[in-house]
Amino acid sequence: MSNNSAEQFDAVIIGAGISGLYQLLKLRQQGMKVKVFETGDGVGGTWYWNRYPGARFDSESYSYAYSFSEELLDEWDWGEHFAGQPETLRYLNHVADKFDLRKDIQFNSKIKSAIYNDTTGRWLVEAEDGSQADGQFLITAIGPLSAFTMPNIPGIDDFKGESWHTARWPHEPISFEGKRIGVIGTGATGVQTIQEVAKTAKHLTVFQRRPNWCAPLNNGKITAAEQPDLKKRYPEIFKTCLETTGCFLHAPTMTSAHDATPEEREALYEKLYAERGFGIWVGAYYDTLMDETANQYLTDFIANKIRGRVKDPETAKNLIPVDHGFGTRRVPLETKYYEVYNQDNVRLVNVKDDPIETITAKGVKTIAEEHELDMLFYATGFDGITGAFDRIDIRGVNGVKLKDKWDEEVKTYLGMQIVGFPNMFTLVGPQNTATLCNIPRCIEQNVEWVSDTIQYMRDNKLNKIEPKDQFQEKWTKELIEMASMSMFMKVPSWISGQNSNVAGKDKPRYIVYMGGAPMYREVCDQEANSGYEGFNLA
Ligand code: NA7
Repeated sequence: MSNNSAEQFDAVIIGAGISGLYQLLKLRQQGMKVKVFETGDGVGGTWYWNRYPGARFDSESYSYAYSFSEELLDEWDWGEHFAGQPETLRYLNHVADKFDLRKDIQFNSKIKSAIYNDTTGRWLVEAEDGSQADGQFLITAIGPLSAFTMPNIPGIDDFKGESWHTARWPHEPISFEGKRIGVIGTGATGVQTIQEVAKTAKHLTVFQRRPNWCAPLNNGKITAAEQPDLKKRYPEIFKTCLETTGCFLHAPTMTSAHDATPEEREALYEKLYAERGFGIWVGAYYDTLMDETANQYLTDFIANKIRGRVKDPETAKNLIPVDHGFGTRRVPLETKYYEVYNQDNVRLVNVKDDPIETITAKGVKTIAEEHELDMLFYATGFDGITGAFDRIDIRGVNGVKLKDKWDEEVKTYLGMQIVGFPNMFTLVGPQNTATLCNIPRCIEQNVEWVSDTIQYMRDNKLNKIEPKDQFQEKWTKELIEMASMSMFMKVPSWISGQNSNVAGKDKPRYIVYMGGAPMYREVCDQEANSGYEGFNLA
């Protein structure tokens, strides 16, 4: 029953990225009528939008793939240990084709509002083009890093050359040959972009506000001979991922950095630095991200590596972070990134010392000089985790706006639901472990938990679910206590909920669950096994 003319669905999902696609498949398999709205003209979410040069996984391809279908695992051959964006987008299109997902997805449909009707207990979802859908359940699959942010620098529209944010990169190939290029931002995206653009640009100017600690990706092709063995190992690969804190293939070394001799520490760090992927970040001594001194050992090691790889000592100094230890912000993984700064066509501008005043018609004007450019790329990041929610007018019981609530303080239960927003589930949302995870591994958990919860409701003829206030309070309080001990909260980044380009987001916000995926999974399972004691079901 509804009092609008929109077509009725059991569930409306916003977003056709990795989480939205799997959620659609699961609910469809449960016999539900589902509609997905997607802003882009294709599936893939993050991998649809982030087409910038050099975009690729930092998780091993075979640990990142969906694990739910053996047939899918068997038939897909990853080409590289860390797949590039084109390969990943091909994979997600293959998934959409294989499971015939597109027929329930409405593309080119950016959602402007999702309004709960107190009388009918249903959600009315409306796109910018006026198309609507009415659903019993609303499931947001809108991505933690999808709301990109331009820098708060005056003059952006004045630039006469070509310019893009990396998350809105054009679909056609772009040549850098003969071009003077500028990149603002040196996070994971900036690093991948810079190392690629530097290969062919006539000149590249990197505008760096704060350096990040980067470490080698150590990527490589997966040979045809390796494929069968890799496929045989899938059960073991996914088992390892389930056991580690962030669902990566790398587990911490379970001894303290303090118990090792300097030689032993050096040997472990060297080994991890030479290994593929995030081992250097999450595979070092267990206290590396908890204890300042333990952290300093690894920080010093990485600083020495940078000094050894960058020829000019002044440039090396500028590339070494001084305001945070290794691993306390997201570690960009790189391929010859530091060597880029040994090239004659590359210049590093430290905009902490020489701030950008304005973007001009010709390029970027810092206090000291004007840098003339033909192209300017903004790798300036995202309004993380809550940003995509803020951009939709989401209203719950009594018309209360989610943005207003979260502007005061972000509170959720399990990072899955919010008091006052019945029947709305937030995949990879705030205070969920999935944002700090090898994301598809946590997405699968999120989607399966939501699907099981909905199935439980259907089996028990229940039609409304909403967290109990005291459970939401307890979850948020414990999450804050846990995060307060973490070194991540001491440094500004999207993980600590900060973005200097967004008003009101210049202070730490507790939007990430830091207890790790195994503990999170356990809490979610306990909740289900208890008959959802933290929720009001009606
Ligand atoms: P990040 O990691 O948020 O990086 C954004 C970068 O842009 C970072 O270096 C910022 O410097 C810089 N930035 C932002 N605003 C400005 C202004 N106004 N002036 C100069 N520099 C600025 O985003 P990414 O896209 O690289 O990575 C996001 C995630 O995607 C990443 O963690 C992976 O999980 C994948 P700052 O450090 O704030 O001084």
